[in-house]
Amino acid sequence: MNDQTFFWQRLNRLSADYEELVTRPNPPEELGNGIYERYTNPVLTAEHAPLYWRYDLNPETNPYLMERNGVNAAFNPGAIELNGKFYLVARVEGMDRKSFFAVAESANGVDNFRFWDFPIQIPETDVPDTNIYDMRLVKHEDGYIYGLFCTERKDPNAPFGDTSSAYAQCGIVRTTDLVSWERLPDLKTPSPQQRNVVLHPEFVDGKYAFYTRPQDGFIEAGSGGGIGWGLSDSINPAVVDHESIVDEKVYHTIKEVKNGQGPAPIKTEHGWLHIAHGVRNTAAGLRYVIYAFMTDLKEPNRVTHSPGGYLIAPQGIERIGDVSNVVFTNGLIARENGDVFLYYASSDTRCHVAKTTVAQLVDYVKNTPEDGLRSYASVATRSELIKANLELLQKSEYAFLRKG
Ligand code: M1P
Repeated sequence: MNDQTFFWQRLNRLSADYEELVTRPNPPEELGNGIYERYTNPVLTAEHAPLYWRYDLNPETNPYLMERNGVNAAFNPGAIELNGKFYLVARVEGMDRKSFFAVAESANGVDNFRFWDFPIQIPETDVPDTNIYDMRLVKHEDGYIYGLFCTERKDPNAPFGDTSSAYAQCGIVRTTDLVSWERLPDLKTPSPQQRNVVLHPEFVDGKYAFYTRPQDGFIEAGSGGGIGWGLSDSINPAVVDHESIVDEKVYHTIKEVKNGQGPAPIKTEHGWLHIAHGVRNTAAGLRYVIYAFMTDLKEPNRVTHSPGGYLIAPQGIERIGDVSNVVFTNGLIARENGDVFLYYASSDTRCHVAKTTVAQLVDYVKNTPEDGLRSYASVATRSELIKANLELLQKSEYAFLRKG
């Protein structure tokens, strides 16, 4: 077998495997928890990156068909529906650790996602970004689709020899078609660093409204307090002079160490429905889960309902990856018919979808007990439920559930 035969055979195999991956059906899990349905397979992975992103496909220059430009992960996608199609703007991370954004498209939102030919070339500001990630896509009432993302640069105040201290801020781009992207100046806020910033889809008091996440350092939210809120007269440039806290981090809860707004909230007749992430510490490191809450329709920065605990926690394969024990969301699609496709990533490695409806999420946030903040209160809440259920079990229609 000469080298070229090897090359073509290998390309054939790689191509067949790729096609199988990107066309495989993705059935929902059976039963679920009544709040949402997970799906069997991740919707997007590193292996979904087209072969022509990863390999030089010329047998003259790459006779061994080496994967020299591999992709390490595809995660934390922003999401949007346009003309009936589902689009993810994923955080794709190359083997060189640089993240970039790329659009993947699907007709049904749960499988057959394919990346567009080229990743997005996000224009830089005068201060080039070292790394960009976690885009929140928002159709704003001003007519643009905005993409807010984290721009990370080396900390200019890092002492000599410190090659890891970083500095995070909110970058802003806008588009109308996901093809052409205009870069605007980075958001300015009073906080030393920012991550997980999200644009509210409507004007509030005639101003652009931002969910922020003030933080003292690159990793630590520190005195930042929680999910913040601020208004700006303009988007170009966007300047928030004052931040207040909407949803604070709280001792011994799922958001004890830090939290952050997920995608932009969904407008419902009951209030703004928010999906967020909460972080606690463990002996095995940080644990990221997804939770929900609701704010007032007229005052989107005032929490009205706050179910205790998490909505989604990492399970099975989701628990393992580059940063294990993490689920994180920054993209959802709420359709006209009330369906909600919640895209989340696991362990900074791959993307999944959980499907639900606005009605289910509203029921969940309004009727799930709040966190009582003490074991005693948790037992009291659970005991009330048990007592009511045991009474129900006496009824004839529950006879099949009785023991013995
Ligand atoms: O590694 C877990 C997540 O960590 C960061 O989120 P946060 O700012 O809340 O700690 C982000 O870098 C996110 O991309 C990542 O998934």
